[in-house]
Amino acid sequence: MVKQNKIALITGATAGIGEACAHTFAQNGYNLILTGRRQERLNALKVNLQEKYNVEVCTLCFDIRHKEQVIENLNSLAAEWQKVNVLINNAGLSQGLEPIQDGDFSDWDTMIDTNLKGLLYVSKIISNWMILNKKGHIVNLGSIAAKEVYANGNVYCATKHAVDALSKAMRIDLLPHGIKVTAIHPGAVETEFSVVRFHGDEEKAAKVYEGFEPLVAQDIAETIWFVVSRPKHVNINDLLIMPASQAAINYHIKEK
Ligand code: NDP
Ligand code: 8X3
Repeated sequence: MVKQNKIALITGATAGIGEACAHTFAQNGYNLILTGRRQERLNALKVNLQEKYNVEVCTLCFDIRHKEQVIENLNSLAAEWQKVNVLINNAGLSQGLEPIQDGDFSDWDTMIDTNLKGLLYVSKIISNWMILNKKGHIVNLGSIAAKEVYANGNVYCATKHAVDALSKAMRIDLLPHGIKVTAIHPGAVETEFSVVRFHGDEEKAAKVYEGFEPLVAQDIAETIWFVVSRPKHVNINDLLIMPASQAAINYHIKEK
């Protein structure tokens, strides 16, 4: 039985920004539905959050790229868990950093299927639940890569530009149903993002953040909490948040 707390569903809660959001929302009394592919991490996070914040946590382990898994897992939730107030479409990744002519088909499929199609599958199901409840707030993780492009970032940037477009479109379609839609666009955040991009090469990943101070996942979690906790009549449509040392996607001030 779910306590009377509000419910947030966070995709990709096993690391980085999603995990930080889980802590921030639990701290603020939300019950949580957390998703990801790594079961052990979901289990550990559930125990930790329940003990620390006395909230209820439900975990769903599935691959967001697979439509059938998304449908089956979300529909397995009991009716009281389907009253989702906040959906954070966070699961996402980049794979590879190559000029277009050298791009890897499998990397491209992974990014398009995760960042775009996965977000769509989850959004369709949850927005229908929100429509029944006549309220809700959907937060989509875009990126500075949704606004600008950079050398070799081609397909990742394209998926995030698409998330930007979808966020605008969802805002229009869901407005009559009282559902808010916000897109959050971070610059460089040090998470597992670059390790994933470089297929596990931690040394190469660390170099991305060398010489400047990147954002941390908690910066984004606090920003999302701010957005979601505005009064009923306010919506923040679109928010770009950058490290103070990063003025544009490819322009960082390196520390001397
Ligand atoms: P992390 O790699 O630290 O976390 C990504 C999360 O997404 C993990 O929990 C992972 O879980 C989940 N995920 C990835 N693929 C799948 C899948 N196929 N099915 C289900 N879950 C999946 O990265 P970040 O926290 O940095 O990234 C979160 C979001 O923020 C992404 O959308 C990213 O594009 C965006 N972003 C990140 C920035 C950065 O600089 N870090 C900047 C701007 C935007 P698991 O592996 O367990 O499935
Ligand atoms: C992640 C930020 O600059 O690596 O979305 O594309 S960047």
